[in-house]
Formats: sequence, structure tokens, C-alpha cells
Amino acid sequence: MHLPANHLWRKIESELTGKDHAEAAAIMRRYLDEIPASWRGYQALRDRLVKRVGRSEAAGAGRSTRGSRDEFHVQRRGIARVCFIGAANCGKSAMVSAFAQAPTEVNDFPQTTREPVAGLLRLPGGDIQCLDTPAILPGTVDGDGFGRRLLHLISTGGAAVAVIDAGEDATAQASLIVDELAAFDVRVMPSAIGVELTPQGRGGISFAGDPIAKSDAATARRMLAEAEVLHARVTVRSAFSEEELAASLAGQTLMPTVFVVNKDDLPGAERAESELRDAYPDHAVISTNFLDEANFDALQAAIVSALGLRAVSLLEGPADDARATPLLMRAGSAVRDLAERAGDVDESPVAALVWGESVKHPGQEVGLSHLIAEGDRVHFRA
Ligand SMILES: Nc1nc2c(ncn2[C@@H]2O[C@H](COP(=O)(O)OP(=O)(O)OP(=O)(O)O)[C@@H](O)[C@H]2O)c(=O)[nH]1
Ligand SMILES: [Mg+2]
Repeated sequence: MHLPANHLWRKIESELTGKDHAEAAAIMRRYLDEIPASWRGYQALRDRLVKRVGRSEAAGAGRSTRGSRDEFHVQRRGIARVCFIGAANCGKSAMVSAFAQAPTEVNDFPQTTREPVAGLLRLPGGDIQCLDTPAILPGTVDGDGFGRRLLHLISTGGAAVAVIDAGEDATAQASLIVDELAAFDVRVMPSAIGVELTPQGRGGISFAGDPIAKSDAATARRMLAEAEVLHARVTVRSAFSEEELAASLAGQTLMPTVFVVNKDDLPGAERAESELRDAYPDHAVISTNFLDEANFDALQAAIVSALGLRAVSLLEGPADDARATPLLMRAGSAVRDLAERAGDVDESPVAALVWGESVKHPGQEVGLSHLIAEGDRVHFRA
């Protein structure tokens, strides 16, 4: 969820308070990175940031001997980003290096990891960037430990894997994560995000994605009006609650989160798992350890689900048994999005033939706005 530009500016200003020029420049650069130039209504905010970054960098020049590399800025790769997060020494680095081959250091003392390290989970249909992150410590939101730049980094993920050390108090670790994130306006959610708001400069409120019931649309319009959001595109990806929309409107970042009970080779792992299931009944809770990788498939599936990704196939020919390329697409995607993702389609398609759940008849011809479902097989027609 994106904040309206004026709210976002206030949030950025509050983060800049008390920072020296180099830190302020790094924060603003991160935000510039996160605000695509294509967002309508954000140009003024971008211009202001660019100007201020320039000033901060000029003012900071000569005072810093460390150059301007921002260790907490990681280039995006793949179709989505997932951050592995948790308390010190819980096994985040061991997990991410075994699960996604991140070249990161594992060591038996707290705060080994001091900056994010990226790995890549290669799936048929797309790669998912997995970030190893420094530990969340009590008071991180107040600037202790790795501070707000860690929380900002976590907020850039499409989902999170909360790693819980089975040898320590499980619910205390989970609360630490949930509370520190909440204080940074990141709300831990049990499943994929069902609704997304993209503020726009004009055009009123429009709906895209999954068709929404009239009464739900009315509720959404009322809530948007109360929050004084007049122009926005509401993309419905799957069923969503009023609570979810309210959290988005309150400027919170919604973070689907999977719990992993790590070090399940240790005694106490079963108790840790059942405690978490009791405290977070709607979340996925998966036991793992990096030594036997037994539940890595389950973790993979939970991440795909938390990101709201659906597996579809792109057919080379106009037949169900034609050669197929798998693609992972976000729920609520249309044929048009699929064509954009596929990219190298010779001519821009005007229609598609579809086999699968989203159509009544096998091989049915559909338009670009047709919504695709899990398992659909699609052939474009130019
Ligand atoms: N028994 C067991 N030990 C593990 C497991 N995973 C990690 N460890 C051990 O836990 C210690 C910490 O592992 P790391 O992966 O460095 O932990 P971290 O969460 O990245 O720690 P920080 O970077 O300091 O926050 C190391 O001694 C690991 O060998 C596991 O599945 N089972
Ligand atoms: Mg680590």
C-alpha cells in the first residue's frame, strides 16, 4: 500500500529528523527508489526529494570518508522480495544461505549480520529475492541496534519470513518482531494482501482486478471518502477485510508473514510450534532447520502463497498440449499483465485462448482484461 504523497512526505520528514547529511541523503535515495516515476501525483514529491538529496550530498561532501554506498539499499531482482527477519542469533543467515544460496556469514554470536545479503530462490515461473537481514533488537524503532533503516528495508519486501529460534522463548521472539514492525507502521498479516490502493492525481475512485460486490465497493468508497482519498485505483487481488482496507488507509504497510520455527532439531521445537500456532492461528507456521532441509518445499509454498502468486502456463501454440512456459503471476492479474510479463511476445496480443478454471469452455477466447486463475494455460492471439 502506498501512502498519499502528502502523508508520505510527512513520514519521510519525520525519518530525516536528527539525521546527518549523509544519512538523510541515504534515506531519501531509498524512498526515491521505492517511488516509481510512473506513479501519478507523486512527481512533486520526487522533485522535492531529488533537490534535497542534492543539497544533503553537497553539504555532506568532504565530511564522510566512507563514500556514499548505502549498505541497506539492495537492488531488486526477480519477481518479488522476501525478507528473513528475527531476533539475534535465531538462524536467519543459516536459513537464507541454505534456502536461497545467499553468500552470508553464519556464526554463533549475536549481530553477526550487519547489512542485508541477497539470495535468489529459483522457481519455475520466476525468481524470488530472499534477503538475509540484521537482527531486530528491542528498541530498533527508536534507533537502537540497526535502527529504522532495518525496518524500512523490511517494509520493501512483498512478504516476510519471521525466523523463530526453537531453543528460545517463541512467543517473545514473535512479539518482538510484530511490535517493532507495528511501531514502524508495518502490520504483520496472516496471508496475501487482498486489496491495494494506488493514489492517483485525478479520476476519482476506480476498481480493478477481481470483481467486487456492489456492497463491498460501497463500503470501500465510504472508507476512502472518510480518509479523504478522492482519487485512487483500488486493485482487488482476493477477498479482503474492512480491517485490511482500514490499515492501508491509515498508512500502514501490510506485510504477509510466514513463521518459521528454526533449529527444529533442538528439544523444545514442538512446544515452540504449538505456542506460535495458538498465538497466531491464521498464519503459516513451518518447522525447519538448515541441516536437513526437510520442510523447505513447504516453506517455498508458504512464501508463494504469502506473496499471492498464482502459477499459470504460457502456451506456444493454440492447443492445450502445446509447449508451455510456467509463469508466477499475482492474484488478480489479467491477460494484459501476463502479456506484459511475458515481454517477448512478437506482436502485442489482442486476445487469448484459455484452458483452465477462469473459463467455462476449454480453449475459450478472452480479451485482455480477462482475469486469470491458478493453473490457467494461456495462448496469446495477435
Ligand atoms: N542446531 C541448529 N543450529 C542452527 C540452526 N540454524 C542456525 N543454527 C546455529 O545458530 C547460530 C546462529 O546462526 P545464524 O544463522 O548466524 O543466526 P542469525 O539469525 O543470522 O544471527 P545474527 O546475524 O547475529 O542476527 C549458529 O551457530 C548456527 O550454526 C539449525 O537449524 N539448527
Ligand atoms: Mg545473520
